[in-house]
Amino acid sequence: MSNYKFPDGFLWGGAIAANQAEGAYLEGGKGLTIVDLLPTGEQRRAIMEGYVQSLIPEEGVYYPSHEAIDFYHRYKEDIKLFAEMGFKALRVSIAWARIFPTGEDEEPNEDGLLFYDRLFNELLAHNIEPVVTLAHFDVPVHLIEKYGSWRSRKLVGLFEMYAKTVFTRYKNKVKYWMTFNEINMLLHLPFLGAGLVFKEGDNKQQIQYQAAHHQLVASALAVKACHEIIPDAKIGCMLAAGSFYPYTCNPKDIFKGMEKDRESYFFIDVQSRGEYPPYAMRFFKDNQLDIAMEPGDTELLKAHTVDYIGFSYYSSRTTSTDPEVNKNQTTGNVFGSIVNPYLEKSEWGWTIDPLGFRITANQLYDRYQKPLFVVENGLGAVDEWNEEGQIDDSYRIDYLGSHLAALGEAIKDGVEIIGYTSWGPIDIVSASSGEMKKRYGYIYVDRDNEGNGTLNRAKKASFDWYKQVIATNGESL
Ligand code: BGP
Repeated sequence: MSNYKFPDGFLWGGAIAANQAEGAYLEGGKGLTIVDLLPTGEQRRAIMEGYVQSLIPEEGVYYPSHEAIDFYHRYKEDIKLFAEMGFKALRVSIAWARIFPTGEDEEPNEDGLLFYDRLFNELLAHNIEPVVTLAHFDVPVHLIEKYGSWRSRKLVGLFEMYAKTVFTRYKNKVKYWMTFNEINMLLHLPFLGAGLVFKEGDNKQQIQYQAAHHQLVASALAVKACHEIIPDAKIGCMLAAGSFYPYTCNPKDIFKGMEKDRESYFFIDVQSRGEYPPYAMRFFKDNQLDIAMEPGDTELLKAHTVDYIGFSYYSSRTTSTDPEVNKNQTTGNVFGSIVNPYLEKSEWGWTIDPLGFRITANQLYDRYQKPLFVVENGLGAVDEWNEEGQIDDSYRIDYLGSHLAALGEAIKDGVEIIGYTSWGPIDIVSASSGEMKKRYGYIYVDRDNEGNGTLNRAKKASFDWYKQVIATNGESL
């Protein structure tokens, strides 16, 4: 028995995203979104970075999001299993293009709205709190074609319309909301994060920070609307977190670590403190970026800040100013990190660092002094059936157990944390690789990288482990 005291009412659960779980990509009137254009394999990375050849899925190419794990049809069965584990919360996202198939339809799509009615009803019937992300990597493709996605100010109003529609519809069902998933992803995988497509001669940075401004304004408008329409709701931001460590105590390395952290903090500084930080203004000036803002934007950002800081944490990152050291990059980190000699890596090259979780949580709390919500954490691994017909995923239990212990320590440090939803409680499509074999779940899904398999669900060893963690409110850790 541990001596970790997680707060009463702590929101234990899991997190998935519409585009990685639902499938049924054109069913119920849904329009195409970003991920519906992402195949597996080599091409995927270039597309996610904004080098997109076609906005129409190609014949004969396998796109994992099209069927995903068919959560759209199987959510009842899955929620029953989550309830059996004792989940208090499930983080899901609404697919924007289920509600507004083109993003600018006159009326919302009733079929899409009904799907989420049914989903939220099912969760509530099992006493599971829905935690809902408005945008998780799924801009409607039509808005990319017509406006160039978040390059255009036009998307601010369209996103506001979408947000208001879902707040109004689900105001009695959903009390926890989030605006943009991993908003800082826009800088690293601009197509995945914000639907940005680059042409030759584009000033990428200018486009990215202009799109960021549009998302930040849209986020503030969503916060405003949420507070007006659902006064007892909480709405947060969502950061892909994980602190940068300087490789040495050379002040140059320390400074670089600070700058790398600020690349991400920039977004949350605006969403939580309500204004552009001075270091960003200097950065814009030094790089000759000219960010168009409209009258009233500054006041809007200041007035409508988030209630909590949602974040994902998978690993820490390491940085150096030494070109030799910099050659030793990790393979799997989209944020760019060099290998940290003190830490192990996952099969996908992601650094494993539980103490880094405690460090990151403390830094975020020091900086923002708002409740934190861990909305993603987990280990992507290959799972194999053993001779007894079980999946003994002790490596996953080790990862999650050590990270939850670190979280327990952060709570002892005085950090206020309202919940923990581990990523992919059921195996889903991997965002970065599109693979199915990169699994995070307590529940196995019979499906391979090529789309074969029965889609049947089965419990792994971690299922009972997590059930016990929740039942004891963390004391079993
Ligand atoms: C985050 C995303 C998720 C998720 C997770 C794990 O960046 O918000 O959508 O997929 O990372 O990443 P992956 O699926 O690439 O292993």
